[in-house]
Amino acid sequence: MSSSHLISGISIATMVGGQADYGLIRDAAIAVGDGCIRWVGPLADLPAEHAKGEPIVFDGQLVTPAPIDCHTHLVHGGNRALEFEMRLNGASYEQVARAGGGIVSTVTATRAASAEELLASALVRVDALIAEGVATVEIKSGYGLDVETELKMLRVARQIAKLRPVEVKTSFLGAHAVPAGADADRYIDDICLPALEQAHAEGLVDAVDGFCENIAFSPDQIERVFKLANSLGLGVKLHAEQLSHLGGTRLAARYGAMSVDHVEYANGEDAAALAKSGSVAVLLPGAFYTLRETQVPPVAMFRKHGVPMAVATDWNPGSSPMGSVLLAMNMAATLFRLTPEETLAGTTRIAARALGLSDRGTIQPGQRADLAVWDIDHPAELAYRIGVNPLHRRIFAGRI
Ligand code: DI6
Ligand code: FE
Repeated sequence: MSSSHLISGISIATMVGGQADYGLIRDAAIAVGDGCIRWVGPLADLPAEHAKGEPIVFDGQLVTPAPIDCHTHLVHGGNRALEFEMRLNGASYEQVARAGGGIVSTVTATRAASAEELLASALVRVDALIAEGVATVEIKSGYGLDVETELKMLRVARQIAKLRPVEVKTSFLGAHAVPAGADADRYIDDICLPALEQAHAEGLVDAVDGFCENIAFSPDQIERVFKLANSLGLGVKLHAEQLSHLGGTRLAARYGAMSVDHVEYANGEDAAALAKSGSVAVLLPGAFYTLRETQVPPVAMFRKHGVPMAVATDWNPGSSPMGSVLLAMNMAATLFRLTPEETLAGTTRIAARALGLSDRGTIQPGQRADLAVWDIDHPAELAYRIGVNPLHRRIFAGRI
């Protein structure tokens, strides 16, 4: 099989920053060689030197950068469908908790699952994302809350990239929840920090995350985790301002976070801090929807300050059992009023930035040839439909 291709019969949404109207090119061509994009433009302008690849002719489809899901918890044991059902049958939060529900039940199920079982269930989820064209996915730990299980989750996440044509970026999320009956400070010092050191020593960690919330960890506790991340040379990100305003966003900005995620309760000062630190605000409409939140993230404020906005699934068994990037885009448009162009940038160029990746997320020479070919005419169609997947073909690292 040739490693160089000339793709034509397409329109392209390049999603290059600063280009108007999605960077849309009609009657376009993309030259691909050795897994990278070599040339992009109108077919009529194709230079002879790029015309030699094996021709791949489509039938008028639209090509975008392959989607990137930059915030997921897709390695986990069990599910919480029965808890969902109990709630809808009128059970109170306490009744659900007494029946062993909530995040604790996922921790119990994740500890009990073998690595093979965790891998098998995670592959089903990854396959659902790949079916929508996703080429890069971020996966967090955080349902172990003990050293052994946090490492088990991260090893499984690494395994996925060996078994499927997808790139995986891992985030250590030991500071996700306080284990039942434990003291939060002691948990951070005695379990979370040693787990991070061990996971890093095994090469399992690409970034460090935390959950800064009244029901999880305070800014001071998170800062202890960030300090260790810093000393290990790892970038940080944070679940912040999801349910209340605790100041996690400003803490994360001080540490030059790659991203700050959820941010429904962020204010103007937070937006200014994010703009200054260059951190991405990752919007997670699946959790907003599932929790029936009413506080919408301050999108207009983010725009005003020039804070880049990404969109992700937050796929987890509790607050966002959502296996669709396309649905996340639709919800970000309908619930948060992002424009369709912002939703597409948020799952391509800006999602790449949230993961610290500069080699993907746009269609231009030098980028990885991770492409999604869609049976649509205009890129606004991706965010517009609800529960419709128009993927025609996915191209991963130039493999056609
Ligand atoms: N924010 C959330 O919404 C979830 N975790 C987080 O950091 C909740 C996860 C769960 O309920 O399992
Ligand atoms: Fe999350």
